[in-house]
Amino acid sequence: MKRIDLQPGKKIYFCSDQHFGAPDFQSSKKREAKFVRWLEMIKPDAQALFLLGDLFDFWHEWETVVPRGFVRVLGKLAELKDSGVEMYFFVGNHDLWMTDYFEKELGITVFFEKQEFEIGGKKFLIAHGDGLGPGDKGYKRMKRLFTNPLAQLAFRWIHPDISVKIATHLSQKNKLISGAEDLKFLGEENEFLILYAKEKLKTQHFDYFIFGHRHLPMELDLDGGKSKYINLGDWISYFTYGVFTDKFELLEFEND
Ligand SMILES: [Mn+2]
Repeated sequence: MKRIDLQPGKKIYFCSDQHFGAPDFQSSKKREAKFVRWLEMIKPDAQALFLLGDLFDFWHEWETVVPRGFVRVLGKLAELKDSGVEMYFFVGNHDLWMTDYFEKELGITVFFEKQEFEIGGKKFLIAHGDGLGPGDKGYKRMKRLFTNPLAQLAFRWIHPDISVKIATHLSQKNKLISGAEDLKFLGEENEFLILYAKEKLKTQHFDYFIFGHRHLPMELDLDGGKSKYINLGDWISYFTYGVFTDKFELLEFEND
């Protein structure tokens, strides 16, 4: 388990699901500017920043090339990292084709699986959230294809001007990927990430489960209040983020 000891006056920040590039570059620009303002705001007191995935609506790295766009957010992340903020990125289902660009270029640690952290003495289970818990069989099948080395190799060999267009189209049109069909709370018994957390608690204690993916900001007490399920929401409709000092808070940026 990775351990972060909180420095006095510092905070740990969490956010997820910016989907920059969607629905198109032009309209995504405003959201990107807002996110950059948020990064500026947290810079002075951020000890660590956890980016929980789907930062981009579609991202793919070739050996020598990355997609156009996103320069302001990438530049601001670089600035925070260079000023000493620890950064962790959990790939989401929209940007799971990362390789080592974030690590090499930005110095951001990239995780491809859920991780356990001990932060300020509390136990955290952190993940993007896709593919966890029961059900979602169609998506799980698709994820196996997306992460299949042969399929990935085939995709890399299509010219990017074509493959990125196809992928961008699918990313927005395919409900299995976009997950846009169920933005309502389905109830504690039907939310697969809540079910996953409850199942996990049967064998191991966590103070916090932090997920993205669901695009639905939520704080829910589990295990009679000894544990908490957090969903970070998104930066499309909610502009929510998490901040941890001695307790966890889910806040909305520029809420006015
Ligand atoms: Mn998402």
